[in-house]
Amino acid sequence: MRTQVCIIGGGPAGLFLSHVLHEAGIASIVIERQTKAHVLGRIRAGVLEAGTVELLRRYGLAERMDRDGMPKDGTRIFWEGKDDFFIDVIRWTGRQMMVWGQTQITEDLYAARERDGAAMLFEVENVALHDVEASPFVTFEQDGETKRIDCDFIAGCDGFHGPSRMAIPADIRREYERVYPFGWLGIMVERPPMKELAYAYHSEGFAMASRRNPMLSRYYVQVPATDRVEDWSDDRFWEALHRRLPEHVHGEIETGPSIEKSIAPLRSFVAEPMRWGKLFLAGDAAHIVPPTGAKGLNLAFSDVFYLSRALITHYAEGSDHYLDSYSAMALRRVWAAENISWRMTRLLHVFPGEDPFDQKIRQNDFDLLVGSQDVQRAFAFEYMGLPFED
Ligand code: RFL
Ligand code: PHB
Repeated sequence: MRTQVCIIGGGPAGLFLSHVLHEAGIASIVIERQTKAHVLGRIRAGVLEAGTVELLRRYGLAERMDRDGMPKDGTRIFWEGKDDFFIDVIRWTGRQMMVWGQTQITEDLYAARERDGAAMLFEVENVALHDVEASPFVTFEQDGETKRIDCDFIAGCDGFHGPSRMAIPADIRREYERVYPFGWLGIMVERPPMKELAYAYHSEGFAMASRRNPMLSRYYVQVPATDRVEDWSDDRFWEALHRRLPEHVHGEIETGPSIEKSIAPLRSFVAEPMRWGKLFLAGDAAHIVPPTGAKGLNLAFSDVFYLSRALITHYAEGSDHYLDSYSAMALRRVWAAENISWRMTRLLHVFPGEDPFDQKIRQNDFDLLVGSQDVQRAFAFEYMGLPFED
């Protein structure tokens, strides 16, 4: 097989890239390790930056989001022993975020790709990248046969555990990492959500309330990294959530049986550069953020914005300017997201072994936010994500 861009990974980054390239008349093949049902079964992100919302609209992927998604003006922050606080993101940035699930976006991306007759291969195994500096090709196994795709470029959109990043030689690749000693236990429940999305700091640990639609709530609590899902009955989860959220909002929490329950470990990670020869990394393949800042999916979309523009400019104008600046441009946004995600994680979670000094600094960070419009404006600017560069 031969194509212009071989895309490894059929998650949001890979699907969106193949969609945007198709609109520009550029051929791609997506290869995905899992089945489509498996990809769609993963429950993940929920909050979209205004820039991501605009991209979905620009590429004809926003019909369902605009009908069923929930525009979000800001975020409530509950703090043990303090008054509730609302960070008014729309006031400080003039831009509106959206609560809309990654699962639904991925469904819409698959629908668009199938409508346009996309080449997508599922359940591929032993994917390997070859000759990425000169004449790239990808080999893999499917249905017991070894297959090969020759291409002009490889897009590594295969998430944190995929093989693409490792195709960048070890002496070139630099990796930066923080692993946190806790994770998020998340549950999905078919009950009306709380009034607004809320983050909570409590001396027992972080908690948060989110949603997917008017009848579907998503809640999280911080748990030790060593906990397993089996350790957490629904009852234990609801009790922890109630303890960590202030009593006056308990009436807003509608409990019920969980329809999904999982633990996500928290990690900050960046691999540089994001380009090596004809290989370009996008999304979780190159970077991971803890979910606290709601940035991971948004970064996947912004990487694809930069990468698709670079590839389109290459094919349409013969200019490699954007290909050559891809890694540096994408990384500026990535590091800004790493920064706010790390600071929000530090602000809102209890770290094992922290001492009273750490706790005082945390309290002071929150007091500064509540007490200063300048700090709120800065926070809102970062939470919204940097604008895309020309
Ligand atoms: P994905 O979604 O991991 O997709 C990569 C795809 O590559 C496939 N793959 C392979 N394919 C072929 N060969 C191989 N060898 C392969 N190895 C892997 C995988 O099967 C998969 O289909 O990466 P992508 O596309 O870069 O998208 C990134 C996002 O999924 C991720 O950043 C977000 O979900 C992060 N995230 C959030 N992001 C936000 O912007 N806002 C949020 O509110 C938000 N909340 C979250 C989150 C992530 C969470 N978890 C579970 C990690 C909340 C949670 C709890
Ligand atoms: C979610 O709805 O899953 C969600 C929302 C905000 C976050 C993380 C996850 O920061």
